[in-house]
Order: sequence, then C-alpha cells, then structure tokens
Amino acid sequence: MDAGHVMRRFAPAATAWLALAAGVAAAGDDTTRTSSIFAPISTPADASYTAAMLVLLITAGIAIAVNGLLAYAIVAFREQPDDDGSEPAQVYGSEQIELAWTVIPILVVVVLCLVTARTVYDVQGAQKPPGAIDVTVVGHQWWWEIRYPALGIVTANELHVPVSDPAARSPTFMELESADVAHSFWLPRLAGKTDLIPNRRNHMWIEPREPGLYLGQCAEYCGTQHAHMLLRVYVHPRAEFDRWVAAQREAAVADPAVAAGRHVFETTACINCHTVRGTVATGRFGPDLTHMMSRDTLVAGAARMDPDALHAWIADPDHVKPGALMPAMNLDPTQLDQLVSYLVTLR
Ligand code: HEC
Ligand SMILES: [Cu+2]
Repeated sequence: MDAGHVMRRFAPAATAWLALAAGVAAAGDDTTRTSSIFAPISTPADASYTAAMLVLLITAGIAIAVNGLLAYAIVAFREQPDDDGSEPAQVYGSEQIELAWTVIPILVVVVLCLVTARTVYDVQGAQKPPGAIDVTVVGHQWWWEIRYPALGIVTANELHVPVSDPAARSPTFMELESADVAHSFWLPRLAGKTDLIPNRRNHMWIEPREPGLYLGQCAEYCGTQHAHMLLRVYVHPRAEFDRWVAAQREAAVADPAVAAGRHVFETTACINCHTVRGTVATGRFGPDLTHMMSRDTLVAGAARMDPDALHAWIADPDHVKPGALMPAMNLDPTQLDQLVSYLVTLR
C-alpha cells in the first residue's frame, strides 16, 4: 500500500471522527445530532474542559519535546560515510541527567494531580444556591423519569431548566437514581457523566448560560435499547421556563369528545404502568403521560411525538423499539384509534 492509497482509505474515517469531535451534525435531524465536549456552555462542563485542555497542553508539549529529540537524534547521528567503525564514548550514569528526568516528571504529575483535585473539589463541593432547581432523575430500561419534587411535576426524557443568570443564579441540582440496572447520565455540553446506580443516590448539577436544546444520552450499556435512551435538555429564558412549569402543573385535559378513548385507556392495563394525573391511572413503571404531547420525542428519542408514531408504538412497541418493556396490548383497530385520539389531547 503506497502512502496515497493509505490516505484515501483513512481520510473519510478521519474526517468523520473530526466531525463527531466537533459536534457537527451527523445527520440533519436533531434526534441524531451529536453533542460536543469541546463546546461547554455550563459551569461544571467548563471546569472539566479547562482541566482537560491543560492536561492536553502539557502532554502535547511532552510529546513534541520527546519526539522532536528522537527525530533529531535519528537524523543528526545517522551513519556517516566517513565513519571509522570505532565505538562512541560510553556514558555510564550522569547524576544531573538522572535527577532531571526524575524530578521533571514528578513535578508534571504533581501539577496534574493538583489541577484535577481542584476541579473535582470545585464541581463536587459546589454549594446549592437558594435559586437552584431540584430535579430527581431515575434511569429505567430504556427511558428517563424526571421529577421536580418541589414543583410537583413529573415528566420523561426531556429535561427543562432555566438559563442561569450570574446575578441571580438558578443552576439545576439533580439526584440520580436507577429503577433497574446501572445507567449513566451524560450531557456533553453541560457536565461530565454521572452513573445512576440501583439503591444509591448520586448527585450532579448543571448551570447553563445559553438557552437552547442540548442533547445527551445514556452512557453506560444498560441492555438492548441502550442506544435509544436519549436525553434532551431544553434550556429556557426564565419567563419561558416559568410558563413551562405552569403548564406542566395543570391537571390533565379532560375532553368529553374523546371519552371513548379515555374509557379504553382506563379499562386496560395501561393504567398499571402509566400515570395520568387526576385519573385512575397511577402506574409508575412507564413514563407519566399527563402532558405527554408537550414532549417533542416519543420513547426516549426513538421516534417523533406525533399521532402516527403513537399509533405504531401502541400497536406494536417491539416494532418501534425492539425489546422495549411495554407489551403489545392487542387492541382492536377501533379501540386503538379511539385510544390515540384520547392520548393526543394530553398536552
Ligand atoms: C407493563 C407496563 C406497561 C403497560 C401495560 C403499558 N405500557 Fe406504555 N410504556 C411502558 C414503558 C416501560 C414505556 C417506556 C418504553 C421505552 O421508552 O423504552 C412505555 C411508553 C409508553 C408511551 C411513550 C411515552 C413517552 O413519553 O415516550 C406511551 C404513549 C405509552 N407507553 C402508552 C401506553 C398505552 C396507551 C398503554 C395501554 C394500551 C400502555 N402504554 C401500556 C410500559 C407499559
Ligand atoms: Cu441506560
């Protein structure tokens, strides 16, 4: 293989990697867009970014120095035409050189340790300011339960938080739990990863300073649909966030026009696994459906939230998300249509 051939083979892969690293959209649709650790917009993510950049800078310096010296030695001391074949001077031990190559690495390691310890202290030791939003996130196979205990809100897969103003800070402090296996909560632009472990309560916080939609995902293999356990974080200006909170706190819509569908829902096993506040449905095994249509995505990012996708999901969950822990209920077509008409009113 000549060099050109090698380049042609590896260039596309290298470009794809660079694009991924830079967080460039892998596809137009934002449900598949990657999110970059190189573009932090939130306090804990800034701290890890700064520490990582310092480590990268120091280690790059070492790599350049070592490889530069190596290249220099190879070129400068290559075999000469007038070489007489005699042995060069043999150097046995030099206190200065040995001291230098012992002390310098120790200093480098100490600096890196201190920087890391400081970053960990800043992130994990952060005090919760009075304006903080409390959220509990519970990892499930394969979706995220999101609760705002102080606000009385329960939702799924899409976390809404206010943008934090330095003058009146409002970071979001999260308690992370798991209902089944280990998961990992990862929002590359907002904070580092934190595991969700059964029978344990972990903590993390984010403090975004720019409104927008930020994507994340489960970062710990947790079963077949691990790759469809996506996270979306909507960072709102304060007034918009308050409007979202007010809407989520409302009772579920009770539209008499879809009473037939509601009857199907309330007389089927759906209610054992799902909650619709103010009805007989109080199950907690699956996502809360009280305001499900206010979400942009269905089943943790596997589909868009729209009536067709909803229809397809309820008719055969396994077809949309193979292995998903919701059974097909074998409803007849009329019941299914009525049920979907009811669900789409749950805004
Ligand atoms: C055995 C428990 C169980 C039953 C019964 C059940 N579901 Fe589910 N449902 C789930 C689970 C678990 C999920 C999450 C699946 C995932 O994302 O991997 C889910 C997801 C959903 C979602 C998507 C919610 C969202 O925000 O993405 C809808 C809608 C839904 N179920 C409706 C229904 C309806 C309607 C019925 C009755 C016909 C029903 N479910 C019966 C467990 C159940
Ligand atoms: Cu997971």
